[in-house]
Amino acid sequence: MEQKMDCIFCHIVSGKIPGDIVYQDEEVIAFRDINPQSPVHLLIIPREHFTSLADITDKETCLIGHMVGVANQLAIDESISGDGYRLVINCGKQGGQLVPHLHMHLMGGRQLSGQLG
Ligand code: DGP
Repeated sequence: MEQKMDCIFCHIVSGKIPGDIVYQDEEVIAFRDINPQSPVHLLIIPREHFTSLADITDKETCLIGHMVGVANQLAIDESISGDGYRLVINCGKQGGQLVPHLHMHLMGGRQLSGQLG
């Protein structure tokens, strides 16, 4: 599984730097965002390094589906499923992506604004 030496999220995957990990399986891990924007703010990431959503091809569409499934289960586990939540993938500079390792934000636990940009 490809990892990148200078990638902070690859280091969380390998255990080299600590993360508050709430879920892991063979394909993905999920951990609490270091700078939470809502009472529940988790990041779901693939173990394999993909720089962004733009790197995803037909080969990996199952991976994205799996990330959504994990996020939905974590929303149940974190008791935010009933009131609602948001899944976000920022892609590239103008998409607001700061960490260049594909990740999905799961946010909830407060009323989120209807604005996306
Ligand atoms: P984005 O803008 O979509 O690339 O969001 C990156 C998120 O990653 C941001 O909400 C803060 C979070 N983050 C950055 N570095 C770390 C870290 O070392 N640990 C954890 N847990 N989260 C991090």
